[in-house]
Amino acid sequence: MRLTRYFLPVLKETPSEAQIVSHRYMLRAGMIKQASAGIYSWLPLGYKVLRRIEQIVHDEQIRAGHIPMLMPTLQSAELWRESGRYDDYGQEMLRIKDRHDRDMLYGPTNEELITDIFRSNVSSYRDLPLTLYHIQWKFRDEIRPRFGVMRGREFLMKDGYNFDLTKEDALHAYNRHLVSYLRSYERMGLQAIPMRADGGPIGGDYTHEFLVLAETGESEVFYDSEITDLTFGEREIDYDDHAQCKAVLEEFTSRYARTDETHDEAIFAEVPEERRRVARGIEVGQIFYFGTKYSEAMGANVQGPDGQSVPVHMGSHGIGVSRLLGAIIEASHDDKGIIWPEGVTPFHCGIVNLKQGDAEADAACESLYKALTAKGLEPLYDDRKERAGGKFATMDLIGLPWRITVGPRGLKNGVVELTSRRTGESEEMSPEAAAARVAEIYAGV
Ligand code: 5CA
Repeated sequence: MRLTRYFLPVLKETPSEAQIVSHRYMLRAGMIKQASAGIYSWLPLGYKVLRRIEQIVHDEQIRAGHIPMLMPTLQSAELWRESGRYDDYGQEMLRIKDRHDRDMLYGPTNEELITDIFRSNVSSYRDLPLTLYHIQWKFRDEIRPRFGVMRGREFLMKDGYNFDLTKEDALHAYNRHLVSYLRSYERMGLQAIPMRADGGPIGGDYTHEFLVLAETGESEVFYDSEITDLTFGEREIDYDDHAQCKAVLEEFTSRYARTDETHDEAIFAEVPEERRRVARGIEVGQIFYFGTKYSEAMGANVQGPDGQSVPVHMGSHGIGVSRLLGAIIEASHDDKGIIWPEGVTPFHCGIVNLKQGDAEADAACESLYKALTAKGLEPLYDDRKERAGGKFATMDLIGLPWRITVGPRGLKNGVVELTSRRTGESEEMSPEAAAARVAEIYAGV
């Protein structure tokens, strides 16, 4: 993409309404614009990152054997009356009447709708196990929407639902989700720690939240510092192997790690004092096992192997897709702007032309642009007639992990400069070598 043909409305001023760094940088980098309280338009740069995060979530869910689909944002109140949550959900639910005076709502989550789809189509244990998911906009009329996309009213969520014959199978689905979430967050360059949590309006007493440690996080968390040494890494996993998935769950949840809702001082006191941590975290996902709560209320039964009709065991599993942009920026930035991890960056690298209009520099940038594109990469070429300082400031703000700087002086010696956004280190090399290096970096992502 050439910057002169793109839409990147970067702000010079720091917006006064933004209290935390991710919100400030998302506004300044022209990624989002508030439409009304807690509701945002996703401008091209923000939309690109959102799509990359979504793609990682899709990849990892499909790898785990979960099936993508799409349910609507607007739901009928009927189903929610069946489960009893129409009254329970309270003011967070946005209620709407259609022209026939029928009660509708903008879905805050989808347990009812998916259970209805299940009961209408599945009646035998032979069709189980089954896990369906979608990535769809949700609406929760939060009393205090704040911090930009972090606590929105309209937000994008991946929500998945498992249907199993037995509790044991449903717990395997739970473990599968835990593993797939660990992989997803790591691909986004994040460490998200599973912590024992509270079921809230979704229900169930077996649930973990995934938290990214950050001072600006809304949740208070208590944990054993040893847990921060764990990474899932490159290991192979067979998602059909119950024991293997359970071992990962045990590895990642055996140390003390809880949110304030489930925190227990007495148990926490057993953690050696030097490892006890009290901190804040951003909740980027949550998994639930809630057994037959919805299947019993809504009559989602299957015929078991012995011919008896039994309610299915269920769980639901969410990832805060739009919130993740905020969480990643909170975890990865400096005083100049965002530093995108390679896994989610909107463009693979930037090209800065130090002297736009100089025939040689322009030609070198064009050929570099073509070389990168031919390697399947997407560069952002700053081809504006601006001074170098302004171009660098824009690149630093929008946070592309790699920048190639092209100027007449370097070209005289046949070199351009490749700079890492994270370390600030630069290296001179030929344009061909720079393109090859960037391709090599992304081959492993
Ligand atoms: N049905 C379950 C799981 S599918 C559910 O709704 N879970 S949840 O309430 O925990 O939401 C899942 C994730 O969505 C949360 O972990 C959080 O990352 C994100 N989320 C929740 N509320 C908001 C909000 N107001 N703004 C942005 N993201 C949110």
